[in-house]
Amino acid sequence: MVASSTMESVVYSVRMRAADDQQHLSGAERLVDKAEVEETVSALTLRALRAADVSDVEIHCSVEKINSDAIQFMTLPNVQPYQVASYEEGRDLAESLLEVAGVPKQFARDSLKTLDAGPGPGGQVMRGAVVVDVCTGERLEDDPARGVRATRMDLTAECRVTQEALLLKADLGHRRVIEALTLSGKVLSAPGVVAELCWSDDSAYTAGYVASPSNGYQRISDLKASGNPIGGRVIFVDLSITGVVETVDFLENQPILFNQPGEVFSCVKWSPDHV
Ligand code: WAQ
Ligand code: MG
Repeated sequence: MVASSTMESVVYSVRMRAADDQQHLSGAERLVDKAEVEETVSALTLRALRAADVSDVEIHCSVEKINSDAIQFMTLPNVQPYQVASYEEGRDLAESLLEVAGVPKQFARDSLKTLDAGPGPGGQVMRGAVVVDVCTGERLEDDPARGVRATRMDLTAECRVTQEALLLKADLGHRRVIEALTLSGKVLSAPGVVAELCWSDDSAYTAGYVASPSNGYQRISDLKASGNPIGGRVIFVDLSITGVVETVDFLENQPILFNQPGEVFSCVKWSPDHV
């Protein structure tokens, strides 16, 4: 982990993604000092091997040099957890939160359907995110199986400790929460991004979120039924602000280190009459 006080002039982007013959299984990433490259590659590889319940898993790891001068420092989004009674209720809430963020109702609804059906070719999960033009509802990603992957982001060591403690206090200590918060933090800071919708492709993990630059990371306890292995991400962009090429370039290439934690608010028990 990079400590901002002792940062070296070069840091390393370590990225892992695992797949079987059929589809993407998992991915993870870090920005680390050179001395931590070996243990990071090993930890991410081990994690992919342990998580895979398939025998023919394939793991890609890359270690790339990054000039520290290129790194932008940022604050993580605030977290507002919502408890819903069912995933159907969760999806209604997600639709409302997307509308508040500026996504027209129809496109919000379509994005929920896209994830529900499996956003990749043949209803599979994608390796990255769907990108949608918020004004037309059109999908913009070049490669429908890959989508767009947000990469080259991490937390400084100090920020990780503080953010983990804040999340733990709110019963959100699961590794997936801080990872999704980090990914979403990068997505929300990309030029032109209006909102993001996500739920996991892990069949046992039902939580997801809607995030937006003004309302942060709005975590929803359930966005799908347990046992459903289909998930994904949809990023809404406003092309009157920037070209999609700039947004995608930022998401894929701009190194970001979060050095300030987001606040974690207390959980709101949501009921349909709230909105
Ligand atoms: N960039 C863009 N899209 C990605 C990336 C990435 N780096 N990594 C994964 N995706 C897409 C891909 O389509 C996956 O199928 C989908 O997201 C879900 O990935 O409790 O665990 O890693 O607050 O399964 C959110 C809730 C959990 C956390 C999200 O996603 C919480 C999660 P997963
Ligand atoms: Mg997954």
